[in-house]
Amino acid sequence: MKTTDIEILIISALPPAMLDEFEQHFRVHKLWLHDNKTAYLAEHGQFIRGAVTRAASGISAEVINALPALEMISSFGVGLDAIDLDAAERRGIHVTNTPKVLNECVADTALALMLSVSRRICEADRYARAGAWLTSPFPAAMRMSGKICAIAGLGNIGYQVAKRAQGFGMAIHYYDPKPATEPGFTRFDTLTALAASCDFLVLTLPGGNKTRHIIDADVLGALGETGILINISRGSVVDTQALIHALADKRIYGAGLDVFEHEPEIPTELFAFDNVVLLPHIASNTTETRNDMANLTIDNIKGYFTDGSLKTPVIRSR
Ligand code: 8YV
Repeated sequence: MKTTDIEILIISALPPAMLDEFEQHFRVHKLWLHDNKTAYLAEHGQFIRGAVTRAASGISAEVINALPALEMISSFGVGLDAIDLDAAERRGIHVTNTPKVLNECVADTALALMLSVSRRICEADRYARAGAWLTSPFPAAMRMSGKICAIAGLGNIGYQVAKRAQGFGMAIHYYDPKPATEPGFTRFDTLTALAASCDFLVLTLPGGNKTRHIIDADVLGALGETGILINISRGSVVDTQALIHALADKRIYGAGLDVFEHEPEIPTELFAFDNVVLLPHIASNTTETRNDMANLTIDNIKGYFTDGSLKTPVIRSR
C-alpha cells in the first residue's frame, strides 16, 4: 500500500513545511480546524492509522479511543506529559518523539536565562533605552561565573546545561533518581536540600502528575534571597502562586521562565517583577533545531508505514 492511501490525523497546527510534507505522503485529517472534534472523529476516525501531534498538544485517551485503527503516534517535541501513554500502551500503539536534536538549544536557553537574570541584562536594556543612564549608572548585578549551578532532573538536557555551566567555572549539584555518569557532580536526595545548596536552580524535570508543583514554597524558601530559579521544563513543575509570593517578598533573587502552567497565558503578576525574565516557550525554537525536529517527526511516521521502522521510539521507564 502506498503511504498516500494511509489516513493520518494531525492534532494541532504545524509549521507549513511540515504540513505540506504530510499532505504529499498521506491522506491528512486536520483536527484543529474542527470545532466539534468528537463529531469529526466519530464520522472520520474509523480508518485513521497514524497521528501527529506536538509536545504542547499531546493526544488524549478520548482521541486515541476514537481511532480504532490507530497504530502509531509521532510527536513533534520531546515532552511526553500531554500524551496519554497508558492509553497508547493498552492498545499497543507505538509512540515516537524528537529527543536529543533539541538538547543544545534548550540548554543554551537555560544559560541565557541564568545570565539574563543574574546580570540583570533585560533590566539594563530597558534602563538604557529609557535614557536613565544619563542621570545615574545602572546598579550592580550578581556574578554568575564560579557560582553553584543545581540541576533538577539530570537527563539529556540537564547534562548539556551542566556542561555549559562548567564552562563558566560553576560547580554542579543535582537531584535525580539515577546517579550522575559524570565525575565531580554533587548529588542531593531532596529538592529542598538541593535548593539550599546552590545559587542557580535549573529545572529540567519531566512534566506530568508526578512532578506537578514539585517546586513549592519550601523549595523556593530554601533557594533563598541570593538564589535564582530557571524553568525550561514545564510550567506545571512550579507552584506559580508560591513563586509569585516568593518574588513579592524578595525571598529569592529572581527567576527566568520559558514555560508556564497555562501557556500561552502568563500570570500578569509576573509582569511587575524587574528581576524576572519571561520567554514565550522558545527554548527549542531555532530554525536549525525545529528543522531537525520536523524531519524526525516526519521520518518516524513515514518509516513506520514504509517498513515498520521507528527512529526514536519512546521507551517508558517504570
Ligand atoms: C516543543 C517542548 O518542542 O519539545 C518539547 O517538549 O517543550 C517544546 O520545545 C515545541 O513546543 C514544539 O512542540
